[in-house]
Amino acid sequence: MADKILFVVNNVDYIDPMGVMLMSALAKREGFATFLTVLSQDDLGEELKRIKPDIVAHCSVKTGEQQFFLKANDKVKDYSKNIITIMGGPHPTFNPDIIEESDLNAIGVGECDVAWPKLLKALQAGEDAGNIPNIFTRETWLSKWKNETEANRNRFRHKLTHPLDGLPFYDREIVYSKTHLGKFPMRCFMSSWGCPFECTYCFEPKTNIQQRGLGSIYRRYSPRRLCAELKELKHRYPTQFIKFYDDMFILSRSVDFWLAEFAEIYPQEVGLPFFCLTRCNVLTRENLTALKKAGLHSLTMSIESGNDYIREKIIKRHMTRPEIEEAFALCNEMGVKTFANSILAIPIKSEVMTEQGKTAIDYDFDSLELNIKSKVTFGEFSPVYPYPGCELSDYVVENGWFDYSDFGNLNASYQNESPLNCFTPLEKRMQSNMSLLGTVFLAFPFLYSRKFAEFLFKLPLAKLYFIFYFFVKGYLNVFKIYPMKFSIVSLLLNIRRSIELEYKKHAPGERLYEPKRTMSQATTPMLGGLPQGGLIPPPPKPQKKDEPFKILD
Ligand code: B12
Ligand code: SF4
Repeated sequence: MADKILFVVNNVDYIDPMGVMLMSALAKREGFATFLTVLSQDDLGEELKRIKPDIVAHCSVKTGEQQFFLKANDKVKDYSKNIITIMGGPHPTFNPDIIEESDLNAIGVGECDVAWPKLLKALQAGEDAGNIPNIFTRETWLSKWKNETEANRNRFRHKLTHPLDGLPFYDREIVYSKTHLGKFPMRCFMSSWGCPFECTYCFEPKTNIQQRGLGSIYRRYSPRRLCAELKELKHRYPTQFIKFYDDMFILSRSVDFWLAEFAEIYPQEVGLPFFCLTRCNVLTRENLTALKKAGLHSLTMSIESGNDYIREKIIKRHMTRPEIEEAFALCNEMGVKTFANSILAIPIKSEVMTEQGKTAIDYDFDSLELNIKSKVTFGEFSPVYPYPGCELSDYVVENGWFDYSDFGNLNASYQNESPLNCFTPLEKRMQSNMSLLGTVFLAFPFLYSRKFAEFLFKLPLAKLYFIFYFFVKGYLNVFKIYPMKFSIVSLLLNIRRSIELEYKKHAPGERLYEPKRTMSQATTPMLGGLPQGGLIPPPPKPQKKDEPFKILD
């Protein structure tokens, strides 16, 4: 009888890992005991011995970190072949053939909040799990789904019609009891799932294609249900600030029914300052006033590029420069602090650059200068990372600036040196330095002039710039964007943790978390290249009659 699940996540920084919190709550509702291992802090081998799980669930696996989970899976299978291992999250969703790269028993694709409890029930009853939509077992993948068209595979999913209100409250204890987040007073939640826009560097457009015909692209909790969960959370754990991590917290330029109700209920039931995300061309005086009334403290509206050609044609943000400037002006007028991301090092064809009379680095300066002009409170600047499956990746590959076979070697953090081959070493250095000093110039705009910035960006002083960046970022985060009070001890501990994390994200040559598998092990045939290490699925193991689980191959 299966009753113990060990969840595996790669790392826990300052954002609640909501996937594992939800999956654990769903599993507990089915009567399972749940445990957590964080690969970057725990010894998986010791945890396996101590917990003796029946099921290991690799959670919310993102592209760039899949190698760590595959290694962890090997370790689990070395410990015991009888443990059922399952992986879910964006990476297996967009690259389901990952099941062939290791000894995984199954993967979950897309939103699995309906499939996961069904899978657990099937495992508990010793029934066949091969017919549960959103789940590919090793057996069904190899015998059927592998050879099906992507469209047919996408049809093998649950409808997206069930209300999110029916989901259990996140099991936060599983994370808070064993990580620093228990004492960290910012708590995350997603009030909605989905986004209808088509930005070419993002996975949402691909998600929308995969989920076509299954239900609404955008679904959300009712304000009452949402506030009930946050109220309980506030009573159980020290909480000063709520971070809504929805891709799009507001979608309508007017005050729709949801926002009106939220603005009414949230201050009464929760009453904490919050942060959320939206887009410049969605923000209006009307909806910002309602958000302010509810308790909005800070807002993310990413600029991504200050160059009209890149923004419209290459990354398809579909918003104008005046819309961007007006949205930030509105926030500044109404006292809402702002955060914006900008993507540097987006390559442009040489004939277009000649026609526009620009060099590669000019486009990045356009972005920095639009941020400064818009008086963004806190801006981050990072080189574009071509993630497999996004339209922008096809563009860089088609133009020969990146090779599909290099995908497996991308750093798990995009805040690092550009991985593209179309920039000179000096341009790469300037981009990396801009990713550090851009934040500093934005905080102290009177220091900025194009000539001075260009001079600084050319110098090999990344380590020094990192120090400036780190302290400015820390100051802006703690005092402007997420204002929270810390004891001296916890402040010092958080500073130490952030230095480690930020340095790994930015320093060239550094790796977030740990070294990756070598390219010969990272086989990614779905990405267009041929399998490099020979993709041989693990040999089938005969299933013994008395073995309880049917999804073993
Ligand atoms: C919060 C968030 C983060 C947090 C992560 C917190 C955490 N540890 O989970 C932070 C800010 C750290 C982050 C970082 C990054 N993120 Co992010 N992030 C998100 C965001 C906005 C929400 C994720 C979330 O919690 N969703 C809610 C939970 C409930 O959903 P979920 O985890 O996906 O789980 C569901 C399914 O995936 C599935 N499932 C998940 N686990 C399991 C396990 C099993 C066994 C089963 C059966 C099913 C299953 O069922 C769940 C319920 O439906 C998403 C956008 C989005 N809309 O999802 C992007 C997103 C996940 N991030 C993305 C990216 C690219 C990144 C970065 C790689 C960016 C970068 N290059 O640095 C980094 C990765 C850093 C790293 N290596 O960890 C992409 C991932 C695309 C991909 N192919 O992997 C997304 C989809 C954004 C996008 N639209 O492009 N991110
Ligand atoms: S608006 Fe944000 S979440 Fe939506 S497609 Fe664009 S980048 Fe992705």
